Amino acid sequence: MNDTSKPTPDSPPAPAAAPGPLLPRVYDLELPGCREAQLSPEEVDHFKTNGFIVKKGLIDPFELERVADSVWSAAAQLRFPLDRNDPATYTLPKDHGLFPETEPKHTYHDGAGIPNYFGGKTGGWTWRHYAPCTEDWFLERTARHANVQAVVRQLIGENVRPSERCRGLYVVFPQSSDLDGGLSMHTDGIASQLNCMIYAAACPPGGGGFTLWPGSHRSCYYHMETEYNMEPKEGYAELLAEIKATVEPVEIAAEAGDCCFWHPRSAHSAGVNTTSQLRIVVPCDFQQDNPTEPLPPYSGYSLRKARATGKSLSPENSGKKDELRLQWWIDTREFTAPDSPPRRDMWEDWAI
Ligand SMILES: O=C(O)CCC(=O)C(=O)O
Ligand SMILES: [Fe+2]
Repeated sequence: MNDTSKPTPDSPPAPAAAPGPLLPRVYDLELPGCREAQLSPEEVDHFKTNGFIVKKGLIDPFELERVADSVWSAAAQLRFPLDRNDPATYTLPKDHGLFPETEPKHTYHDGAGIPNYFGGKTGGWTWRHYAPCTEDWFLERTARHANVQAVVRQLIGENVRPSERCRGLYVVFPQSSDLDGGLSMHTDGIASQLNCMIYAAACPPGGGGFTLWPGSHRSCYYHMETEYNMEPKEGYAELLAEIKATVEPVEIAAEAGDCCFWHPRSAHSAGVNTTSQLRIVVPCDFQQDNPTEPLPPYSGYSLRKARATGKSLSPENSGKKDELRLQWWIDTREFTAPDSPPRRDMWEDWAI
């Protein structure tokens, strides 16, 4: 039999394979101070260089039990036949008729949004449960938690806008195989100054942990026309493609109560969950307490750019076919003072 994989002396050399995205490595650095609310100099350096730090055990897992429980009670209300004690029953929402877009994510409902959203491209492996994350008991255990706020203040300063909501409980279901071709790298089109992923349940390696391209916060920050609003210059897609081809992403595996603080310009993705557990993460957004627009920005556009499209900016119309989509699930807003170009020192208005 011919072995066609071996070139014969006369055959032209095979073209070099196009460089593929680099695969994630599990982040396992335990920087000095990572178990304290106080930031250490090493953590500040790591945040500035890489765009993130992980604080271990920042929230007592006991306090997060009620947060994680709300996923299981919502599953019961939605009539998913999930038995918490039997991972074999952790079947995808789409197997229970809840996909695609059972109710479109853009639905504004006079600011209340929707209780649940089921996504995950073709695979249907993500569930975003929004319902409890504006409630005081939820916020006190997450975005408003004293230790979370202490870290936020050490990073962006004492003047922090009070948190009114988290994005939601972001659940990644186990997949038997990689249903959607891996990570979906992107940057968020929001005006936050700092983000935090709170792990409400343990997430082992391969468990769909938040995944981030270290150092991308700098290159993406300097590729914007303005500092905080979503105004990428030409070539942004190419920049992201280059990061994907050249930077090794890190996957944040964590215990319940661990918190990953990250710079909002970082390229990132939810991980792929190949374990038998649900991944439950609560993303939070923070900014300084300066005057802001009343509503969050539209997906992919600053308000200035959204106005320039000439499309309807009515929140209730938002996201319908060919309309802009208001990101009602985001707590941060554009500052009303005009945004300025990226600073030479991107930390100038931070506390670090
Ligand atoms: O679920 C995750 O880990 C990432 C979520 C995310 O990228 C987003 O909310 O914009
Ligand atoms: Fe994102």
